[in-house]
Amino acid sequence: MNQEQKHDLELLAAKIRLDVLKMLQHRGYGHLGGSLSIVELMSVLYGKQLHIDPKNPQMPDRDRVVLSKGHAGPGWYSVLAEKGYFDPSWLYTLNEGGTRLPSHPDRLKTPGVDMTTGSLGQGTSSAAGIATGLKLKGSKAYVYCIVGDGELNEGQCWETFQYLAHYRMNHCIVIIDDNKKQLDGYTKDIMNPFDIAEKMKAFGFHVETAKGNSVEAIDEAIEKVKQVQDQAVCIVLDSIKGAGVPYFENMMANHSVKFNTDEINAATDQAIQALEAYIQKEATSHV
Ligand SMILES: Cc1ncc(C[n+]2csc(CCOP(=O)(O)OP(=O)(O)O)c2C)c(N)n1
Ligand SMILES: [Mg+2]
Repeated sequence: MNQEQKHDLELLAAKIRLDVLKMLQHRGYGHLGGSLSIVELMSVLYGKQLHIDPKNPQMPDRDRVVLSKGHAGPGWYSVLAEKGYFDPSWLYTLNEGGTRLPSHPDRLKTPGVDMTTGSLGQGTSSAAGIATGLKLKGSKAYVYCIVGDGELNEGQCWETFQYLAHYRMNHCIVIIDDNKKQLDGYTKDIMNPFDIAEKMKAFGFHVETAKGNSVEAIDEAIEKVKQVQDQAVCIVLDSIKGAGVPYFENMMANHSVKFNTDEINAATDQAIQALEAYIQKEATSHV
């Protein structure tokens, strides 16, 4: 990746992060931690890797994204808005009655959303099914399946992984967001996943790892797994729940945040101002 691409992806990540903060603060609550940990991933996917056309969301040979950790919908909607799938004003209707942006993604409501998710584990099977259908049609499209580390509690994930490995489905790219926390605490305390990369290797996957906050590392990992022939592939993101906003990184209960204290709102306002200043400065700078 050259310096200009890196600059542009970091700028897009800042815009996604800003949108997440503003939409959730506007709503007054929401899944903050797990939305923020996938911001750089979303930037690399939608800013560089995906074969898509936001003006034609149903383009037959498009790459697909399945956000199996569907509660991170706000992180997805932000990048879809930035890419022009719908008007950014929709972001402020999140979870309202009649909204096209329900808190968990619904493929019948939101342009750019190819699979309905929210019941953890199920998105992995859906992604494998979509990948199988595409393969049968001779399509070269990729399916990116984004899974949470806590979501791995669901046995259904491991059934899917066995299937993908057995059929050597290298065009279904499994990305595990290893942000070390789930709903109510550290993943290692609730249901220890041990070494996720080693587990996936034992299941027959080729595994790459990448720092979740590095657009370069994520892009490199995707480029590497795209070179793998005849073997299922997985990227483990070494990420931080609440990433990019120190206050939320340090907040223990950062899964679903209520914006109901002066302290939380002041920290959010401060992060919003810092991101807006960064975006204003970087949008006009050339590398
Ligand atoms: C089948 C199912 N059980 C429980 C939930 C409630 N739930 C929503 S998010 C979550 C924790 C998920 O943790 P993780 O996958 O680590 O997500 P992240 O850290 O990325 O937010 C739980 C238990 C659910 N959505 N689906
Ligand atoms: Mg997690």
